[in-house]
Amino acid sequence: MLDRRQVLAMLGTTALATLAPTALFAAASIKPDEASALLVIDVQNCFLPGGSLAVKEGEQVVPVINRIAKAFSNVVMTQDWHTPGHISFASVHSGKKPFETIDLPYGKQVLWPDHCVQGTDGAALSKDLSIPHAELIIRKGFHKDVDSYSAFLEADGKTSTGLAGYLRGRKIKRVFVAGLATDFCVAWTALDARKASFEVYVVEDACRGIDTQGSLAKAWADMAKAGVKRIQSAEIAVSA
Ligand code: VGL
Ligand code: ZN
Repeated sequence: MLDRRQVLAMLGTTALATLAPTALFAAASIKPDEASALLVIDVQNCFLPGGSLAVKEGEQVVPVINRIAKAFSNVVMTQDWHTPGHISFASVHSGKKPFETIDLPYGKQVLWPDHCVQGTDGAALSKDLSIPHAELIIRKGFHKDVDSYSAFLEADGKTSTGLAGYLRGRKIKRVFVAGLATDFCVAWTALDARKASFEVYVVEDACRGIDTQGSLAKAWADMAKAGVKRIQSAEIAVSA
């Protein structure tokens, strides 16, 4: 006869055996392969504390990105790279303030404080990024009259940055997007990556948003509708 203690012990073992595999392995179940690339979007001084367009908690993405980058053999970084007097700057539109919008030939444009001017310290990548194996830095937004949130296509919707061609040339099929800001450059990059037929993951805790006029909720809704997968950094397998 089994006594009560033995029965409980057996149940405990069974319960553990049932739960353990999920608990141990489901957490880090995504393994980036040779056909995967991490896109690190705009982790630049202007978007970090003290910067001219600082994103709340923006600095918190850096250690997360440094950690997951180790799981990728392909890492591409981007830099927002504007001319002085860029059309996206509120300062060049008289009577306009940052975060207001205007209509431009290519559509609605949010106006920003001056930021990420070519060659300035604000446009430099964070010195705390530690991804020596990053293989490409793509600069965007360098045409004075056109903005470019997306790392793939400028805001006119037709001028290519060349990134899709690069990734296809390297036989990349899957992109993981991280960085700043979730609701602008990260989201537009993820959406254009879907349009270019890549499988797309956005690593939520490796991003932070600006969130102006409902932009963050809209970005997540648009991304979900486009088939972008929303994941957490803990789901990516990173070996020690
Ligand atoms: C960005 C606003 C203006 C971004 C760039 O990196 O998300 N946002 N320029
Ligand atoms: Zn910009």
